[in-house]
Amino acid sequence: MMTSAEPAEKLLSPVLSASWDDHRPWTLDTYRRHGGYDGLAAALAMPPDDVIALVKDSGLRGRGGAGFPTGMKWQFIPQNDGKPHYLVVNADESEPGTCKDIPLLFANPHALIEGMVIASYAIRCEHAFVYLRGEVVPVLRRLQAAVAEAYAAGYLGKDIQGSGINLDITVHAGAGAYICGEETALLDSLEGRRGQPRLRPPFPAIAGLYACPTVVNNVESIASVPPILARGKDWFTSLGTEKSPGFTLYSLSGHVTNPGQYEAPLGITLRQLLEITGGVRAGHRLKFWTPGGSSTPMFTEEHLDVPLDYEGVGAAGSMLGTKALQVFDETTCVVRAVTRWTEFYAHESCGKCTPCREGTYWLVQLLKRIEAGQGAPGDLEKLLDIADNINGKSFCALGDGAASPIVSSLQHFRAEYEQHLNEHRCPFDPAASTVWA
Ligand code: L3W
Ligand code: SF4
Repeated sequence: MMTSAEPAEKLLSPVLSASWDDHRPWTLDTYRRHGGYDGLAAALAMPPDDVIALVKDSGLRGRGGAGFPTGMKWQFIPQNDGKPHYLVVNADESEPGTCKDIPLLFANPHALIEGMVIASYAIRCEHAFVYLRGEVVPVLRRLQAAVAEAYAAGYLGKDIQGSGINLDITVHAGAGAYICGEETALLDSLEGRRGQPRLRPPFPAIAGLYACPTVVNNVESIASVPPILARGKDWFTSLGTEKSPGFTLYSLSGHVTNPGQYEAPLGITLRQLLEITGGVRAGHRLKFWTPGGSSTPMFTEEHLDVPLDYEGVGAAGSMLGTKALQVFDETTCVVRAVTRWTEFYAHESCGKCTPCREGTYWLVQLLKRIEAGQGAPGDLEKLLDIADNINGKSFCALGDGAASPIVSSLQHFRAEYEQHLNEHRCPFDPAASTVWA
């Protein structure tokens, strides 16, 4: 484990973000100057199965929230099955607090394109898709321009770099629904249907896009592949922890001096990240924070030294999720924060299953009246009861994500909820908390 005694430069590990401050980092020229497309050359010199084995041995785990081993997912794709295989990149970033895939695509789109060519070669795919959040029009344009550059330079299209392999990339802009970040809803949306989760199994690896074997990976997962090919698995496993190796992008936001994306080895702690980046805003102290976006149970000051890797966060009772570190200081009303998140989940619920569709609606009604000081005795038990009826009983992870802030905030801040009930008012000044301004 890393210690706070180590110098800041050793704690951060810019790899994907190393070129972000360079001149026009999104261009092919700048990308190549930073070693871009070296990973592809290394991959094309090996048989596809060896590429899969290397990614599997590196221990790279999916960066979209679940941490599923990337190489293992690729290995699930059946071979010699006579069907087309597809790679679909999930760029529908919208988990509250998560802001790493969109900045990565804006600054360094070729990292994704190179990763997509390598992954497609490994799983024998000739047509890959990027499902991008539609609102981010400048990112869409930049990604499309980078794809055009890659075609012109022979990194996409027919006979890539004289290797005999072919790949086309289609960039698709979604219409702005959080549920389309769920992999099977994303596939339905890409096929032109209303985005709602499908029953799994079959997993996409067996029956995905157009019922064909499909790998669905997050942007950051795929962009992390070229450096592993170029620098080797030993370099990758020298970073991070034994079960969560490598580097990753943390999005730091909220009541901090310097919000932004910070790339560090897995296993760094929030205390270390805050020390490096200027800490909580001046004159204030940390109250609560999320390790992986609002869907992951919240933490407090007592969790500052939890290693931010899959095992460390899991052992402490939460999930690393998307590594979205949202920091809230003592000016924030936890009931208000949870109400805002729950409104988001109620709005984004796709309506397919009753526990989530009805439960998120009723959670919002209860939270709003508690926050306004009009709660009734028994409301807290009702909140927990509804959350219990959603958690684990919904069709997809959105329901569990909606229940998570309710349960964890009541675990850590029950007295604050009771204060709202007993004093018939919110004890906080909303104007003091910049997060909600
Ligand atoms: C083949 C098997 N494939 C699992 C694959 C599966 C998927 C991956 C992980 O949710 C989490 C969620 C959110 N054969 C397989 C198999 N797979 N078993 O592995 O699957 P799973 O079910 O563990 O997770 P998920 O459904 O992908 C993702 C959490 O992330 N989250 C939200 C993130 C939001 C964004 C965003 O805004 N873009 O990423 C935040 O923490 O709650 O728990 O590919 O097919 N036997
Ligand atoms: Fe839709 Fe919510 Fe059910 Fe997921 S849990 S399928 S988002 S209604």
